[in-house]
Amino acid sequence: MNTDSTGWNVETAAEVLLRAERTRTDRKPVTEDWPGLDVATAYRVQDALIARKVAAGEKIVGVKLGLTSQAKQQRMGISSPLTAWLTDAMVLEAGTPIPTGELIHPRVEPEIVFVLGERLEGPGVTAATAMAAVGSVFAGLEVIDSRFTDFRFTLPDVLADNASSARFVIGGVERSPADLDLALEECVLRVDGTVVDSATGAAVQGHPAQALALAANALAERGLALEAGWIVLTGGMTDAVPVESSTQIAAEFTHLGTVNVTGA
Ligand code: OOG
Ligand code: MG
Repeated sequence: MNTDSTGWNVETAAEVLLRAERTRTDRKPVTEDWPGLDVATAYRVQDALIARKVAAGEKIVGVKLGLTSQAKQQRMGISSPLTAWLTDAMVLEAGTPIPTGELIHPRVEPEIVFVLGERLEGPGVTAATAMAAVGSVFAGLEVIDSRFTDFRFTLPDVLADNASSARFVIGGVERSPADLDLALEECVLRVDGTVVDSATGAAVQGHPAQALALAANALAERGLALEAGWIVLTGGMTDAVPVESSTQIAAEFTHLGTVNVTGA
């Protein structure tokens, strides 16, 4: 294990971030302690962190994309899309309240979700070949919960932190990809009944299939592929909204139904 003069390495960073998650304690960006943390090393931290979760019994159920829309990129001040891991422990069944007491400072964002019918392996995946691997499309809400104070981080920090992942909910309406124009699929986001934002699928890299292709090609650079049956969250369409106990959030999609969550 390479440890530089700061004393940090991939395993210590993974351990520190997992402890922050477990103890619900936010911290300063890892790059302030470990300026040498670059993007490639940060993905290794992410992998090490997930390996620890898998060793503790969690199962990988898919991947998420992050920072695929301008709304998200501008809010977080980072313009590169990224990938991170989803595990079964992050699944929030529809109707289950968001356990805000188990989280640091959760925010919720609406996403278009794919479930893969076939394995998808880059490089060279296009939006069209990506879409051909999609089995079904759902609406979703992702609950993000950065382990960094005030969601303030650089790209290597957020990568190491598994892209702020915490929970996600998948809507009850399943659609075939052929039945929808996902660039035009709209989501209206309500907080406590008031519309706070809206966006179409075009906000996500022009089309969510473009985001899926991006994930397949990016994973291929690390020798990885997307497996059949995996869930893919294609990235927040709008800015995320904070959730506190009793906050009611509804994402109303044109054809993918409405996803409701309430803070507990
Ligand atoms: C990073 C995670 C971004 C998305 O959908 O863009 C993300 C963050 O905003 O904390 O999940
Ligand atoms: Mg997200």
